[in-house]
Amino acid sequence: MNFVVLTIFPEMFNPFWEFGIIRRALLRKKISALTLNIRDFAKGKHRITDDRPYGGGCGMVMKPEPLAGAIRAAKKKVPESKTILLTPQGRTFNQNVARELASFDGLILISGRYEGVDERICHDYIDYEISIGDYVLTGGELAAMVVIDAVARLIPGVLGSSDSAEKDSFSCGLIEHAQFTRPRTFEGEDVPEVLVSGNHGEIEKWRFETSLIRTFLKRQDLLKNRSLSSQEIEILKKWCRDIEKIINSGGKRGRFSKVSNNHH
Ligand code: 4FV
Repeated sequence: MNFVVLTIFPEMFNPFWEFGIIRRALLRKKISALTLNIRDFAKGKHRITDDRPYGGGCGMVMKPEPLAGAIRAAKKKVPESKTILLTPQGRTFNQNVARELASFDGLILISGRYEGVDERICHDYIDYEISIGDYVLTGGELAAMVVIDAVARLIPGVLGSSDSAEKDSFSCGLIEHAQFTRPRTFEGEDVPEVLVSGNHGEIEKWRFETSLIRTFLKRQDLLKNRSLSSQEIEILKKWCRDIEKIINSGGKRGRFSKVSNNHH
């Protein structure tokens, strides 16, 4: 996967390439990365990349010519690539979109500044408009980093063998189960017994159930537009029965007896 970032602040990406899994993936040539300064494609002595909006109004707009020049140059370097404009008007980024983008050979990420880019660039040069969330940033650079980070870790060989993207949160539309590591007891709280039992069948079952309950408690929106597996339906029905029992017994015994109480 080849990443090309178009920005007027290429230095912002220097630290991004130099740490963690992204750095390792670059060193292992699992991904390649390049930044192009949009200003290098601006004409005139002052190489301006922005101008006042037609029709008046506050702020400045990024001029189309430098952007078009930079996109053409990037396309020369990574012909088989998709162009992505990071903008609040875009499709909301999530793990499904990350998986889709990871299927391409290359991504050219355009980081806007000011009030945004001249709309004519969107018409003729942009394959995807992507938003990382319903809020307004001062520039698209951070959004480009978010997209690169989430897509890069889905590229085969980027994540070590031990940590696979398959088991990620959202990989099956649920949020991940709780994670624990040493010490076995921390400030009086023990790690759930099942996790030190060595019984991998029980551990997988526990992880699946806690992943489902966490999604139920924290992100019910994820459950709403999701087709439930028979196993999930069975577990949810068991909880309903548990809850019924508690209601019927006037709540004396306390919640979720079977499922240990530190899965929140
Ligand atoms: C943004 C977002 C975002 C808008 C104007 C940059 C700013 C400025 N990009 N997801 N939310 N971009 O706020 O991707 O050009």
